[in-house]
Amino acid sequence: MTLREINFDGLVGPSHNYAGLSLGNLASARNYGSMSHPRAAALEGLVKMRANLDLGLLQGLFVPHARPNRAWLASLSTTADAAGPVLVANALSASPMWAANAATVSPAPDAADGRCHLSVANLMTMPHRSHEWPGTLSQLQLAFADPAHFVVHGPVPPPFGDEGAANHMRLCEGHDVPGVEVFVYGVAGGPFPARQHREASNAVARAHRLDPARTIFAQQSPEAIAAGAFHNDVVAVANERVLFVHEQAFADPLAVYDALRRLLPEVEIVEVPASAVSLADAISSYLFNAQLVTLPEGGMALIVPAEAIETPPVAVWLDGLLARNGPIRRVVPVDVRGSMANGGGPACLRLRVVADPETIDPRFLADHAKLDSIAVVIEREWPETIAVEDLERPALWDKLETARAMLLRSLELEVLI
Ligand code: SUG
Repeated sequence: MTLREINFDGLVGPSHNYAGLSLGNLASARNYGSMSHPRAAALEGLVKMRANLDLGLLQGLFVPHARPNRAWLASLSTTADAAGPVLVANALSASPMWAANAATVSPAPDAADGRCHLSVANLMTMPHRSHEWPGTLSQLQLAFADPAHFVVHGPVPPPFGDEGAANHMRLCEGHDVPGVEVFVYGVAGGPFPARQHREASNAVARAHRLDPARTIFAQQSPEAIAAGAFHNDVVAVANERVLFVHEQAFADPLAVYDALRRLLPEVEIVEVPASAVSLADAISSYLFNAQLVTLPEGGMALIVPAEAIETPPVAVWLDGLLARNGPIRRVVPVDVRGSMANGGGPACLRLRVVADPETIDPRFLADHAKLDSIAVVIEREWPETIAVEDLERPALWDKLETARAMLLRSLELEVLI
């Protein structure tokens, strides 16, 4: 059995819009009321997946959820016609595209039972994200249905907020050997919510049967949350033995680095000092919301949003990084501007799973031919634009439901309709 890393990207749903729903996410607030371009944003996502396939990486996908979420509105004893603009906007968000928040994943080598564990995130802090988990859970249960290899867990119960892999990192010598898992939580008290609660991280680590001696719980720095890093993956990313991190990511960075060096002596910590890239530039450019991947030919690539190389201090720092000839050998910019305008960079759009691809439902795995057929549906069915005022129009709801049904049919995933 060959364990490989597979990046599952959330397809950008037809309801993608800018309703400014995420307090503490500066891009979402800044773009509130802008016209969105769901079709173009979804096609950008496909181009990113194709670029990853071309790098020789394995690619998976998750499909958009039913929008408006009529079941959620019914649970609030209302309907899309009667709910009013605020609830309707919350019921229409395309936020499941940010698959890094779908679940926390612990690969089989880390778990006492030798199976890969996935815990769906409850996303309870933000109303528009709090109703994602049932739709995500159905997909995880289908994609990772083989009980010999996977355990899919339900959400941690409220009031403990869990935002999934965006607050979790794994460091290891190689994907197929036991690693060190790092859970990053926030503490309430700042201007913005701390979405990941320590109690939730503890519960996930227990459910995944991790070795407590190889598990680190690290507090995110309150300055990072206050500056707009609503998830840890906005200020840090890890891959195999490399941690790429901003100096101000953790409340006590030296304690985190010491623990990592003790548990994984070969760890390489690439820390970006605030004097080179300020927290503000790191967050507006999304430098750290990069996919740090191991290339089949060896060495690592950092897949960054185009905004990173357009931010002068970040571009200078990245040039220096490549010149140093360290573990990161390539910087690959991708254009995901539609998602970025809602605070979702390349790393937000993907969930990493380490597994044997043969053990996964092939309907959730992507190749160029499948992306071609998805592109046809998107070109034909996804709205070209959505204004915030459109969100209350029944004609839009019908169009969104048809578009999703067409996609699910083309992927033979009607069971999710
Ligand atoms: O939860 N944006 C998402 C972005 C998630 C990014 N994910 C990671 N960092 N892993 C969020 O804030 C914007 C929705 C709106 O305003 O309509 C939104 O939900």
